[in-house]
Amino acid sequence: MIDLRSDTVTKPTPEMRRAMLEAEVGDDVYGEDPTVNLLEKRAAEIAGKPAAIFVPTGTMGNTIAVKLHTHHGEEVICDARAHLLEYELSMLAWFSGCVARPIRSGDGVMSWEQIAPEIRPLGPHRARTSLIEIENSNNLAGGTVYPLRTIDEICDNAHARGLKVHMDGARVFNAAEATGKPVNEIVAKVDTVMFCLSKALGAPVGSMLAGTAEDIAQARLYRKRLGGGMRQAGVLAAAGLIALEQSPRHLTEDHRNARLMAKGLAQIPGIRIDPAKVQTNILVFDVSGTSIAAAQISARLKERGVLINAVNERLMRVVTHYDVDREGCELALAAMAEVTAAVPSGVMA
Ligand code: TLP
Repeated sequence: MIDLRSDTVTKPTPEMRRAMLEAEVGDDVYGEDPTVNLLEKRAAEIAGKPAAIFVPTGTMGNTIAVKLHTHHGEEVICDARAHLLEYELSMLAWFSGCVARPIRSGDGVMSWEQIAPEIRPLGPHRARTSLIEIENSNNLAGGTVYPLRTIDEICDNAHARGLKVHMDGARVFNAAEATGKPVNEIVAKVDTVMFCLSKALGAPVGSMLAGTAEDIAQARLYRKRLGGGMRQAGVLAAAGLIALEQSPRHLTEDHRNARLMAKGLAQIPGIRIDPAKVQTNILVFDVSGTSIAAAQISARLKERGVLINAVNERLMRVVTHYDVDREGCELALAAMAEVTAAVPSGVMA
């Protein structure tokens, strides 16, 4: 199977498996797992923040961050396609008692001009805005990346108005690769950043939340409340450390393969994608011109050994990663051309 559904599907490398086998461990709830402690130290250094915490998932990292920066009954500004709004089971409401104020940013990158009018002070009819959440890269917008100056402008203005900024940087290393800026510069001004070891970096499990020492100490309590107090988690952290130290340099190839796929897809009749807009390892493309429903295309690709998910009726998403090489991408393109040519155009399959 050529699996392009997500970069979450990667298998741990032999080196990760070896490190997991040999990991030195202890009880992390007592703070005694040396491998987890090392991972947290390295993650904090790489993010340029005073502290970091290892969490099982990106969703938990985002959930804790929202809780850190808000009180019940407040609003969180985010992009309309934000993962925390679309794919995290209303965690804003469930754990933090907040609602989202979504912004239709267009390409997934919000500007301060779009955010400013949506900020609400507490009043007789309105709930206070307390947090701005930015997703970098923006998954559902097709892996788009924030320019550094936009992040800094959002943070400077937000802080001047007493608001916090959290970055869902599940794929911030892809953003770093695309912009040529180190992660610590990208996240320098945000209050907290969550990034995933288990996405493009290829670890089997795990995400990091980085921020001030005070916020991360509080985050440990929220993680425990959410059931995320792991014990000999060093076996997971060991793979995470390899992902963190070694995987970023391989992302260039994933991005190259994504551009290759974008160019190939753009040539298939009925598929709409602008290759010039593909910045990282995610492509979201419109298949409505093929007159075949996206789910149908997905099912037919599967019969040909290719896994690509539908986002909705007309959109599909490809995510490149280290387990599918250039040849795999070319085979996937050939399968897509075959599947979409199978039905005469104008006929809804
Ligand atoms: N994204 C997954 C799915 O949930 C859609 C994927 O396949 O891309 N933030 C962003 C931007 C994400 O893309 C994801 C996962 C998360 C947070 C949540 O991470 P996990 O799955 O570890 O909870």
